[in-house]
Amino acid sequence: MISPAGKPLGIGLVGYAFMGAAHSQAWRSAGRFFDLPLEPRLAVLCGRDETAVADAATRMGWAATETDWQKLIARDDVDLVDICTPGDSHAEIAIAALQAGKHVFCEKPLANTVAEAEAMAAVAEQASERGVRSMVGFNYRRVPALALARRMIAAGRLGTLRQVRAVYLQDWITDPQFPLVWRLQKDKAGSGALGDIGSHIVDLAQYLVADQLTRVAGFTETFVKQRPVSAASSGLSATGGETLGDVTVDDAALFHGRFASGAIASFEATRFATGRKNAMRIEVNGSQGSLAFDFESMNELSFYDGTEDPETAGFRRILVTEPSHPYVGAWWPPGHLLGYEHSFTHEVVDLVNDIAAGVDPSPSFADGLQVQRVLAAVEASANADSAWREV
Ligand code: SOE
Repeated sequence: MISPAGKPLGIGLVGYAFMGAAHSQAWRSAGRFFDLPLEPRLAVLCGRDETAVADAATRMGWAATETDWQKLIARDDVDLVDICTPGDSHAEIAIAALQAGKHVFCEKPLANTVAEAEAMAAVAEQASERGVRSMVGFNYRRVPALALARRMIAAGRLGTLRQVRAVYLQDWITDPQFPLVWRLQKDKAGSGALGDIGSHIVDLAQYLVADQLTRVAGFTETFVKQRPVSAASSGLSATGGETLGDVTVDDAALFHGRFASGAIASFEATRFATGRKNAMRIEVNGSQGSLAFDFESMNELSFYDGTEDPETAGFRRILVTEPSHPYVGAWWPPGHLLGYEHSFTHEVVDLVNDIAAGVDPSPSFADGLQVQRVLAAVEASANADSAWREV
């Protein structure tokens, strides 16, 4: 429901692949389930291929298209620029949009390098003083079970926090014949499993325990070092009739870290966990209890309450579908489950509310920069001796 007083908020989305589709769905449905103070309008979809972007706009409900993101930023019907492009263009688009007075929602990881993320965070801070808001898209924060986990931890249900254990397992490139897509090229993606999915579990761990990692150590591995490319270009070698290009990012990253509080954490991000499609799991252990989450059962949270009588204590399943649970009241009756796409809807709901309220949304670009610093410290450790690096 849009509040009757709701002024329109024109959205301009850059990119229309996987994340573009997820964000389109979110902008389309947010005001239909949540009471919003502003009315998101799917104004302009932007992509370089004129025909493809026109098709996508029709399919996903956008009113107009552009093939140049600079033109999208300049349009009067665009109040917010949503960036769903590969990481190599995040900084340029976000900075230009913020400087033009447009709010920005940028997919994760915030940037490909710490330097880019620093520039983005600095411009975002200046923009905020002019009432221009920005947010980075770590969508898993808005899975109701994980938002509930944060609430329970903040309420002290786990006691003193001691350990976080997080893994993000995928297997979409285990076949060596899988092509050299942009996610496998450092100049486009910044890093591999580390930045793409490792960034999610770093952000989530810090969000859940409301603390920051101060030091990390780890190593990375690239199992398949060359992959087929569709067209020959410089720097590529031809073997047995097949043109191969270098994989310039990690396939897997294993690291551990220490929080400011002294609590410790372990992380594994891999695209080589054969059979694991999108298995993101996180567990937090405290002096009085534990919480565990598995994205494959994303409507559930496992809770061990160590204050219970040991005779009957044990992990119990909380079905996170009660109207009192975060975000759930706007959807279906108890027991009717939510999915991946709802996390994106919840992101834009919070973003729109914060824009209307004149407050900075979270995670901010500064939060995105801090995650980038953690990733860079892991890379520095992995590229040398795997020893501790300060964040
Ligand atoms: C690909 O690994 C990917 O789409 C990530 O980029 C997303 O952030 C994650 O949610 C699912 O996997």
